[in-house]
Amino acid sequence: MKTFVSYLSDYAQKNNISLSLISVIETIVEACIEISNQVRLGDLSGILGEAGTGNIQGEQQKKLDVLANHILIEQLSNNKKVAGIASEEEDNFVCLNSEQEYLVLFDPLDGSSNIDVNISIGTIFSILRKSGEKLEEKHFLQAGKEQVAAGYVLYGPQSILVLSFGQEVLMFTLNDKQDFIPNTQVVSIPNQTQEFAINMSNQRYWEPPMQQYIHGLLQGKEGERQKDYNMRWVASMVAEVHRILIRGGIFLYPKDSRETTQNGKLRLLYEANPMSFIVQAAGGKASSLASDILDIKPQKLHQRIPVVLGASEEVDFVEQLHMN
Ligand code: AHM
Ligand code: MG
Repeated sequence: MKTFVSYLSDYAQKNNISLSLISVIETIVEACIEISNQVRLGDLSGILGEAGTGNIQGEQQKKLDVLANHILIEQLSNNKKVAGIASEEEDNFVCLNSEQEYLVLFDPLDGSSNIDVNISIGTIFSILRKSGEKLEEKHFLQAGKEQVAAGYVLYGPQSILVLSFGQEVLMFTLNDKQDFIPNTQVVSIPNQTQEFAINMSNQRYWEPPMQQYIHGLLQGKEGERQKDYNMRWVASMVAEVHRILIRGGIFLYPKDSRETTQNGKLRLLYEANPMSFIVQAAGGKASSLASDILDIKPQKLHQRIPVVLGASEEVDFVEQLHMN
C-alpha cells in the first residue's frame, strides 16, 4: 500500500508536475489532517460553538472556522514556496514569502452551520501560480481555469481527500495511521441525472427561470422532463460535490432577490472555482448561468457568484432556460 507522499511523488513524475507544487499540496494536506483530528474530537477538544467574532462578509464565525483558518495559515507559513494566502475568514490576503511561486486560496471550514450538529463539513483549496514579483491582491484575481491544482477534504464518516491537477480527479481516504491512501474508484460524473440539490426554502426569492426549472423537476414523470427526480440538501458544498462525484447529480446555489444573495451566496475564489475545476476534470460542467465559472475574471477577493454544477446535460438545460 503506497503512502500519500510516495503516491504523489510517482504521480508528479509521470505527469510532469513540479515538486514545489507537490510540497504545497503536502503542506495543505498535513493541515487538513490536523483539522480532521480536531473535528473527530468535537466537544472533547472544545471546538464546538460560536467564536463570538464575525468575518468580513458579515457571517458569524464558529470556533472551528477560526481554528481551521489558523492551522492552515500556520502550516503554510512554514512552506517556502508559498507567496501568500487568501482565506474566506481573512479580511485581506496574507503575504508569506512575497516573491515565491504559489498562492493558496481556501475556505478553511465549509458548511459551518453543520459543525455543531455533527454533519459532514470540509476544507476547500485552490492553488494558483504567481510570477516572481512583490505580492499584491491582483495576483489572486485570476480566472479559475488558471488554477494549477484544487481539492477538498471532506470530514464525514471517513475523511476523504479529493484532488485534481485538471486532467482527472484523485481520491484518498485517511487511514488510522494518519495517511491518505488512494481510493480504487475512477471518478466520472454521468452527463444526465435524476437528483438535484438546492435550498428549496429560498424558492420565493429566485428569478423566474430558476422557478420554472425546479417546478419542472418537481412535476417528475407527469411534467415535461418525463422522469422523477430525487432531492438532497446537506448545506455543506463539500458533501454535495462529493455525492455528485460518486453518484452524479446537479447542485445549485442561484442568486436571488435578497440583499445578501443578489450575486449568489458562494464565494468565487474559495468555493466556486476549486469545485468547478474538480467537477470539470470529472467530466461535469460548472456555470454561473451567465458564463462558465472557470472563465470568470474575478473583481475582488471575496466576490460571490451563482453556482450550478454537476451533470453536463442538466447544467446545459438550466443555462438554456436562462438564455430564453
Ligand atoms: P460557509 O462556507 O460559510 O459554510 O457557507 C457555504 C455553504 C455551502 O457549503 C452550502 O452549500 C451553503 O452555504 C449552504 O447555504 P444555506 O445555509 O443557505 O443552505
Ligand atoms: Mg464555504
